[in-house]
Amino acid sequence: MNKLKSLILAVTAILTGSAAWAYDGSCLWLSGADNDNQAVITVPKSKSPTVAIAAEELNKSWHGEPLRLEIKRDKHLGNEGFRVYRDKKGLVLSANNDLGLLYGSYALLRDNAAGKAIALREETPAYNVRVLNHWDNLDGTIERGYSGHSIWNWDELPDVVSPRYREYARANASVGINGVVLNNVNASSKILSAEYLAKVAKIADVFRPYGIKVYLSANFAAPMQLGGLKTADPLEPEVAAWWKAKADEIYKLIPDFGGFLVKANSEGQPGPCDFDRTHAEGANMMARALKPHGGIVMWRAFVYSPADADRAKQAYIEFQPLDGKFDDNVIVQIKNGPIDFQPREPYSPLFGAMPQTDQMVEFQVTQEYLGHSNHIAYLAPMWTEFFDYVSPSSLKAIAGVANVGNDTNWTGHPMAQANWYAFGRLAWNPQLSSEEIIDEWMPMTLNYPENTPKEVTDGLKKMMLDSREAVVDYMMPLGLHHLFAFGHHYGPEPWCDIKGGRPDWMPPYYHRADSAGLGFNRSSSGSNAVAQYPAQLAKKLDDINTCPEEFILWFHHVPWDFKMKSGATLWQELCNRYQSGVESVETMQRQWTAAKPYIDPELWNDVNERLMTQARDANWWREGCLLYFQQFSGMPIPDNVTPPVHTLDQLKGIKLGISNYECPTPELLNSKR
Ligand code: GCW
Repeated sequence: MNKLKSLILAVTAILTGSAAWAYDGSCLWLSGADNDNQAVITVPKSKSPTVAIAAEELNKSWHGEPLRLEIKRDKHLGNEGFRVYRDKKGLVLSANNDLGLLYGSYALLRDNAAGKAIALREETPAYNVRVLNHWDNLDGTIERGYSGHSIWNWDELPDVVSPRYREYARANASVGINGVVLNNVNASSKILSAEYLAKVAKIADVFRPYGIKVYLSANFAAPMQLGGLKTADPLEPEVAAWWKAKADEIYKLIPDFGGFLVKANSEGQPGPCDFDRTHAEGANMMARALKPHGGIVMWRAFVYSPADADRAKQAYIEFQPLDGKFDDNVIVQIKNGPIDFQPREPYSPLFGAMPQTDQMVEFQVTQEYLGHSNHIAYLAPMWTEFFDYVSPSSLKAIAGVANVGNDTNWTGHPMAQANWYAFGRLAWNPQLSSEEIIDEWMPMTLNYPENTPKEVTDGLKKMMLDSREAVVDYMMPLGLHHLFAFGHHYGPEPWCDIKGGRPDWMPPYYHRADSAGLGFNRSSSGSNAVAQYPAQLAKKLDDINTCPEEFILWFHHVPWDFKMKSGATLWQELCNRYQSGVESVETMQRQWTAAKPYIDPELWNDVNERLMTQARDANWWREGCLLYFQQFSGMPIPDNVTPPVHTLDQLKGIKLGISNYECPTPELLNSKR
């Protein structure tokens, strides 16, 4: 809903005397003030604004028994942990400091809102750094942003500080996120200028009471672009001195500044390799500038210079030999999969392959490859699947590429709020299941009445839990990947071939369809990417008969008539999966329809319309991919699969004409069909 509409609704509510609250999605999972609340809250005497926020939140919405907040030394709890227990005088929330009390308050309110009994417990976060990465540009656009423009109003800062910054900080703190990288990894050096740092400092001031540190993406060539130096060579003393002076300047303004995130020598960004230096030499030079202030460098391993014929191997080839060479305040930030945030990827083999180096995972909360803001794709199942392979305890920190923009409801698709929520909850506790998280999020956000029939809420839950697998099935099942339209990555283009473009930006590079079969041979008879995994897993992946079927086309070029576990041939199985993806969306539509009487009409209609788009696009994917691959298999589409109504040429003719900074609108999509 747009801002004007919310305003009209609010005004109408006032004029007609009806309830002033109207759904607009802006509250996220957080409840507003609760007039019936009779809470008795005792808080420690403190001047801390953080304690004041905890008290304010509890006074607003705590429904439980009288509650006492206490600051008490407890070495188990660290800086951010909390304990909930009972003593003779009643229920107590205790922590080492004010921040622990804030996190504990949000946890208690969550129990309340989800209608759960208060669990007596001790909680500490799994990671000290739980950070969102904004890919926001200084001109207000967001790379891969699908919910409007950036929430940072750089033009009006530092004079005008939008109230939304506080709302945003509150939402993050409520799920345990404690760091925000404000700007795109494709970074403009301007963010490090004195003018912009003054603006950044204002945002940091708003975030501080919520326990959130500000970080910045730094352009490696900033000493040249901003400082006028002739080089950015990390071994040149004047370059190191420039970064040191810059760090000193930043910490004067922002004493708790978190540090830098760096995308170097990747997709045209500058980096140490431009000066024949290694990633470690570049990262360490910056880390040493931050070290005296306690800052860190998150150095991304998203690189794919063609050092090998297989892109999936390149990051490992470049980074693994640097193990042990990074300073202790550098963390290597690795995307969950070896290619790029696909609907399903095996984990990146770099994880665990650098035992002497701190590593962190980068998830993508924004749905670049999962239908933007038009499709429901609840991503907790993807992230917990990653943790099934990579032990959370092997990581030092966690990052998620934010899906937040200045739309009233923050995330474009109302259900995409669940991904922001789930990222925060998993960053705090990666042992949580997708189901536990959705059980918390759903009642708090969808606000259905308590007497909503269980089959309806079960249906909604299933809709969310199955949604990512549905996307995998209708976009690229069985380990297929990168079949996306060029640039914006919305619709299917397995045929895409741009003259002069990098081969590894073209789908045929990844699917390798030919008359013999389908899939990228990464086994020992092919690129041997399997050898980058630990021996036992490598063996399993290497054998076409033991490779998990969800990855079979990732690791093998599979003959069209290969017998799959179901007994079907590869071709039939492929057709079945595409069909089943489409049918899953139809099921999701039925589940949403059943919930209509219990959901706010504004919210219901919004999601319903987006589901219609999703259903249509799922079919677009199914038809496009099956008709295209059929040219190679030469086999008929089985009877159980709905026959395509378009021709391949018609589908090839669809060009959305959107940029990498927007979501195709339903109107645009309608006009192309
Ligand atoms: O996924 C790709 C995106 C780019 C992005 C890049 C990265 C910020 O298509 O838009 O750039 O990854 O992660 O650096």
